[in-house]
Amino acid sequence: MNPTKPTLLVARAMFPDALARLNDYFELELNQEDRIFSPDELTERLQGKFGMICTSSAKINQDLLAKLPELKIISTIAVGYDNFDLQACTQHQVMATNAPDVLNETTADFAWALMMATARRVTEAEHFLRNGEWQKWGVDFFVGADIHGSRLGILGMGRIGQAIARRAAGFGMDVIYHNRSRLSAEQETVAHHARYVDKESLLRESDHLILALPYSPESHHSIAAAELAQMKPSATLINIARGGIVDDVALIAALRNRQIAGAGLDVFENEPRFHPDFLDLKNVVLTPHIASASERTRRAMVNRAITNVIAAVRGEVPPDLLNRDVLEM
Ligand code: 8YV
Repeated sequence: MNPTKPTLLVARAMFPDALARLNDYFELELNQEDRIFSPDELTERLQGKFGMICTSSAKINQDLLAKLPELKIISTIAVGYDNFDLQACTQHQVMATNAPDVLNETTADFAWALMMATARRVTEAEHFLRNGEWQKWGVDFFVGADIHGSRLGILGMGRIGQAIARRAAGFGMDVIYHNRSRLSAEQETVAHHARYVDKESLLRESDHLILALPYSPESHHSIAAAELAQMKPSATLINIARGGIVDDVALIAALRNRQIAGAGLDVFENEPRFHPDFLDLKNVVLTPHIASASERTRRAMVNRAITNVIAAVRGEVPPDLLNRDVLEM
């Protein structure tokens, strides 16, 4: 063991061959069994560490950071960083980094997969077949909603929202969106053929509504009972963003009462202990937070997190630094 190298905690199991790049710079502490550390265990394991590579399951807050005076960087492999208290990071002089861009296209692909599976009732039909219930074919057998020629609504028009919108041209869809800030006229018309509307119009007019906004206290329950009540009864709702953006209890009621036709959900409140009533509903497609899960993209996310910690240990500014004000401390 080279005592001069700083130590780095890799808090979850991830591609060992990719992690090899870290060996030139760090002594590594790995989590081969891929356990989720409790806050106490995480605090203990981070004692004396230069940094950590983690996922969205690590909650980084004031309490934790106050006990870790030597920590310099926390680097998540995710683009979403709602698990980081950035102010607390800056206050404790800890750099925080995420992994943007590399997952845009893969996540957009998956939003489409969920939208198509939900609108055309793919998993419901498969369960029917697997359960041995297929006795005869019928004219109204699993009829669903069309994707082509319909109106796609996107709430949250960041990089992933834009990648979702781009795909709509091939399906002749009319794209509307709502976002905190409007895209430039050129982005709207040339790149995405998307029309900016207020949130109420988005809810009322979308045939398929995809959520692609980051989670924050402001976006908590952006889609709750009042919003669901404004949607078309034939509409589908797709969430590839974060649990907590949707009020899951309200959504379950809306799906049960056929207030909307269906939902495709990759994210839930209190993951992985999602609301059990979802399992009783046929008009929902459920996946366990896998929108970015292509082999190539997951590797790219890990590599991006590695690049950030290597920059930090070399005394450079990590390319994906989130709290730039930490540099002034
Ligand atoms: C991650 C994600 O797989 O990047 C994000 O924000 O939600 C997913 O792509 C997951 O959060 C990794 O921790």
